[in-house]
Amino acid sequence: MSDPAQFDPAQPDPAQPDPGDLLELACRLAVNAGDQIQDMRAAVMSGTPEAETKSSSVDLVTAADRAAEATIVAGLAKERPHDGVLGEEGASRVGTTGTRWIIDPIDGTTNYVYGIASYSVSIAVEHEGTLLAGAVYDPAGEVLFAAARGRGATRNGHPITAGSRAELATALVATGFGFVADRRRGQAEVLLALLPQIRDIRRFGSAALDLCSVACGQVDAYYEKGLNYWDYAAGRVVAEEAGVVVGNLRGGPPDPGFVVAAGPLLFETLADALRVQGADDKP
Ligand code: LIP
Repeated sequence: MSDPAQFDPAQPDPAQPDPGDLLELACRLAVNAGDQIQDMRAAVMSGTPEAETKSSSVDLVTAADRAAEATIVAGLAKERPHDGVLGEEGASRVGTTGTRWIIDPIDGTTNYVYGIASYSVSIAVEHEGTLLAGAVYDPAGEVLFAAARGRGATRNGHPITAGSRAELATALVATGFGFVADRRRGQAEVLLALLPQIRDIRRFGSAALDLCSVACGQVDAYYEKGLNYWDYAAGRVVAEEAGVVVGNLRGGPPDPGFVVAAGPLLFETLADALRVQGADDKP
């Protein structure tokens, strides 16, 4: 499942920065970028920001995505100039400290373009490949999810914990869909088989917020195939620190192939139901 065991809060690596200090910076940068994208959204008088496309005609990117990533990168250059950076919109810097920041400046860009209040700024930070902290900020709802390894997870400063549901039949499950038709067809086939087995499905449109929703019990589980690392990195830390099991369908940590997140009593039941459908073998 997840690999938080790599990080031992009782015996941190002396060369490793303090997860709490990293989290403080991640939160500050996420809220600042969130305010920036909200201002840019409000300035779009026509109600729909201009958007370009990336991997397909429905994979959108806006000037706000790019501006927010640039703002976050500038903040990191000022405060942590020797760290590495990986951003969805192209930011890429090899650092010298072993610490790397993973940025999704707007997770849920489609919702942002359409004015649907379900998008977030997601900033995670890892040291030597182990995630240490994550901040996910929902600027429309002014909700900040935050977590540092070994120190729990919070929603607007209040501790959060995963739900304790065990039965799939009463589980509210979130998911998401890719941008390419063949993948969406396979994802729909899995959903067709799963939906009669669960309470209901929710599709919020931001993987980072989906993972945080599991962390605070707003849904019982989440799964998605084909995410990018920047989509789930910060939400994974929040979820795991809230007691959520986060993994793939092959007994390992989450990866772009597949992300599953659920409370400890539900995880394997959901994973089995997805494996039966060959959910991570489809296009
Ligand atoms: C989005 C993810 C979401 C997925 C969308 C898209 P983006 O990220 O957060 O879970 O279903 O297809 O990938 O592209 O808005 O940063």
